[in-house]
Amino acid sequence: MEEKQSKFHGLLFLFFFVFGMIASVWIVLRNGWWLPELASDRETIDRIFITIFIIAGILFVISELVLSYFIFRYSGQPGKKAFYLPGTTRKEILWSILPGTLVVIILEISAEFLGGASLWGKIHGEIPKDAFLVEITGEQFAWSLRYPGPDGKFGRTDPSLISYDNPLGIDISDEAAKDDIVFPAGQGIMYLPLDHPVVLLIRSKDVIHSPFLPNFRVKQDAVPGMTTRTWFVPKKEGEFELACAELCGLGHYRMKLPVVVKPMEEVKQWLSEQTPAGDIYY
Ligand SMILES: [Cu+2]
Repeated sequence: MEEKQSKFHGLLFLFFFVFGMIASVWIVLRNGWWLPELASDRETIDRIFITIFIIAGILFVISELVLSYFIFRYSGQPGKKAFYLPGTTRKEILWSILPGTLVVIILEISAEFLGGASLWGKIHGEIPKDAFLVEITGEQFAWSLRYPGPDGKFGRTDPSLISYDNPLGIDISDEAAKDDIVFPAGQGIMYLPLDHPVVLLIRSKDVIHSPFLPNFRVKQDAVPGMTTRTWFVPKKEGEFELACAELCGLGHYRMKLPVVVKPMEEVKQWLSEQTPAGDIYY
């Protein structure tokens, strides 16, 4: 009776593994759960993502099948008793080195052959001189935005100047600050120019946040006390969304920001219609 039950459980395991895999693939395909359409110059990210996804997917299917087969094949049988297998250092080393090597190989392939290293170098290297600048500041639980205005320079800020009326602590005595355009937390729209390098300068007022632009394959942490940076080129006109990718508290889900990509002239036109900091802060 017990052996029969054991066999039955083994069979159930096999069934649920196979059925579970087919069902998950079906649900994902049916709902179209996949990366949103690429809207920037970061096609390298997709290439690496898909390659790793395929390699990991194949390994996952193989290991699930082997595991479920073993559970079924070696389920309880009359006259057979489970025995204790002590660990051996040799085997431990072997099954640490094997997956370790595989990870290094995948890393090398991604970096050298799929463009990972050159994308990293590009993002962290020199910024194009005529880049379009946007400063984004996270706080619990919204984003503030700042554009440098016609002079292309951000004015000085000082945490001691932060107040309800001056949410970013703009020092208006600084010439470069007067034409800055500020959108207080939750009131801004991120306008970006099409086919033009965009630099995001990223700051935080409290905890770690992370501006995430899924359509542009851009994600960079906002770290309190420093300005982090990333840059990319928007390649598609339209409306997108920025979300916070770092669980930063109860209102984390609310940290969304509309993003609009338009040709440069329209972005400039829109910016010229906004009120500069010099007219608001004194
Ligand atoms: Cu956040």
